[in-house]
Amino acid sequence: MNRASLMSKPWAATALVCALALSAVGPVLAQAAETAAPAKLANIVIVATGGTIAGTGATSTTTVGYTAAKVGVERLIEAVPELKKVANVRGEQVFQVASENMTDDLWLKLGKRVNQLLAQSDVDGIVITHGTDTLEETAYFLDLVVKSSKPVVLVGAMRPSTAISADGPINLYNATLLAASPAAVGKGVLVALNDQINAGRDVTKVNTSTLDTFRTPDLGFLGYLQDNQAHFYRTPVRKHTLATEFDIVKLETLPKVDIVYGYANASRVPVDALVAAGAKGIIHAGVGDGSVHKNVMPGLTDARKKGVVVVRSSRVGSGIIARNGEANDDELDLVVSDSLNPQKARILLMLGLTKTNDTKELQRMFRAY
Ligand code: DAS
Repeated sequence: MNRASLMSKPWAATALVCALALSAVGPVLAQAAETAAPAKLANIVIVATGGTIAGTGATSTTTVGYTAAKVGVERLIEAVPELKKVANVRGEQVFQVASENMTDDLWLKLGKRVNQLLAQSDVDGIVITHGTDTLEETAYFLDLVVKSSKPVVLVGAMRPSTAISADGPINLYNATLLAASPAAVGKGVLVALNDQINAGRDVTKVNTSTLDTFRTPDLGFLGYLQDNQAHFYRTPVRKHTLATEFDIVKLETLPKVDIVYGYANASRVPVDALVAAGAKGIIHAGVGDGSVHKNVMPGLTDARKKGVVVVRSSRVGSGIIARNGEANDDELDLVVSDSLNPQKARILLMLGLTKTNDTKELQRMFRAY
């Protein structure tokens, strides 16, 4: 069809005019796109606390038996120059510990500092480098006390920084990418290792030494870190961060809550010892659906009579503890941990006890968080 016949048909004339216009402005738009200011990078603070990600081994093949918590935050950042492509990063060393040595005091220090940083308008998100041993606990503690919707991402490593194929650098890059992602806003505290995004409430360490050790039993992780992007497929539904009722601003200590492990032929001795040592709460890591050995139950009921709050959890690692299932919780005035494992139930009970001793109120909290 030549131009004359094109012009004789209105629709064709319009199409022709548009094509001519585009051919004229196309190069101008392309030039504008190239010279347009690059998208503003998010300001991410990398808060370092220690762990294997900051560990060093005697040789490049030392992947167990190394020393954790040796390398400072500035060196961690220097080791990953690619961080500058995804965020404006700066580092802060809050403390330097192997995370098996984590304490309530360190949690309060970290939580208060994180909230201070998130309140600053020049901070868009936070990455926390941490040992893997108690990473799941710190993640849940922060999930309950952070007062911001800005992303907070915990990251660790299963191999020390000196090892061949150390996983720390790529984990740190991915965690920073995630913390800088608008999709991570409002998702609660997240955990990023091994290219996977997990929720702070549900994630747990399931293997002593492999790279894929962080899992969320039954429920699965929230998404992937792949191709320099965060890909979310699910979002947490339990209350977290801005929706929580807990506030640590004025707290200098946390109530003493301990865990008693259940097993065949167990006795009440550990329960009695913890009560004598001043425990305000006891988490029982029962067998199966939170079942308590007949030798142990009298210890728990005596503890309850002395005002100690008792929570039935399970050593099993997944599933819901049924209230009034394996014990008459109503009659014995016990609390059940819902789907929280013992180490996470301990954190919620500690924070709950800063608000109330009422077991009905505490049970509400275990249904909500
Ligand atoms: N000791 C371990 C810790 O600091 C090392 C690690 O896995 O990060 O948690």
